[in-house]
Amino acid sequence: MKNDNILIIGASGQIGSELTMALRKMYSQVIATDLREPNQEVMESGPFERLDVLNKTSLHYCIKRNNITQVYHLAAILSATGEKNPELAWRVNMKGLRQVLDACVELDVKKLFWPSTIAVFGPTTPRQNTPQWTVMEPNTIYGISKQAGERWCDYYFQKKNLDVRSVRYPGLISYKTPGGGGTTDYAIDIYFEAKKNKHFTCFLSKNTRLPMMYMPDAIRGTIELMEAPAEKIKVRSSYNISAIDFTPKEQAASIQKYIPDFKIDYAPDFRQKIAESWPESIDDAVAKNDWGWKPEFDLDGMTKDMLDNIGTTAAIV
Ligand code: NAD
Ligand code: AKB
Repeated sequence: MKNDNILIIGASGQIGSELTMALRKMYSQVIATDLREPNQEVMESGPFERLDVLNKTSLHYCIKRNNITQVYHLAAILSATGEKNPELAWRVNMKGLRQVLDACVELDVKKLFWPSTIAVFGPTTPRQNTPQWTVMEPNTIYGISKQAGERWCDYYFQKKNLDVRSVRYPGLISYKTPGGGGTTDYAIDIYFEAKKNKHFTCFLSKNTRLPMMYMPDAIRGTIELMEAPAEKIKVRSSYNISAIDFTPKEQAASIQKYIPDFKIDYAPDFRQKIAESWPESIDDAVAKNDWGWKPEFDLDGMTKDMLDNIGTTAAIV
């Protein structure tokens, strides 16, 4: 077991619940925190504290009392929820990050992980094989806050020597914890509905292609980035990482290989416009070259694993 003391902020969410468990296998002290209670597995496997990242006093107290040396700051308001409440999204995503960056510098935290997203790109970005460095004009409040966040991270690395590391996750798919209010959440819900009702109504249209990733790849990649020697991490804003891209129609066809009578129909809503402003596929050559990023799951491998595992945990949609 490694000895660093790790703080996870936003540990009850889709990523946090799985990242906490993965880090608890490696580190002796992993403190899970969130506004809300985590699932049973996280609750019973180590310490949990209720923490609002917007409360500076509580944040500093938590870091000091637990002698925290690494922070994973995951708390955020995602794209679809953010469009319904832009003020909240800006406050949590921007003020939350600033408070964490400052706390890390003031309290001598050694390393910070903060995730960005493909939502930092916008309608003027090249959509196929989107490069690491390109035009970025996001038009959701989520994307705007994450793009500004990337600049803050780079600034704290350059000016304050903070070892901050980040990836731009694509849409993440998992079965343990429901999606957190994102545009890519349809790609999670589809598996639960396929298994339960053999039918799904998709809120994106059938040919909407988006970059996606299965959670085991995302968790492994995150930990590999954080464990890599500092000199290998050349990008301190955020790295493009990529695994698979598909449309709802292609995902439905993958499910039909395992559930032949599965049916899908389409009722696009406000999330369609958000999806259309994002890349269809991502070029992650820089992450591959710098720290060895490599995905493992393809679409059919993920579909099989999702369908095999749904129903074996307490996850609900
Ligand atoms: P999620 O919504 O499932 O989890 C976020 C957690 O943050 C929730 O448990 C919520 O209770 C908590 N939270 C919200 N406000 C808080 C506050 N003020 N103080 C403390 N906790 C608070 O989100 P997720 O999918 O787990 O995403 C985690 C991070 O990864 C986010 O920064 C998100 O932008 C990023 N990301 C996620 C995806 C994805 O597909 N899941 C893709 C790209 C980037
Ligand atoms: C969302 O859809 O908002 C997230 C993301 C891609 O950042 N899943």
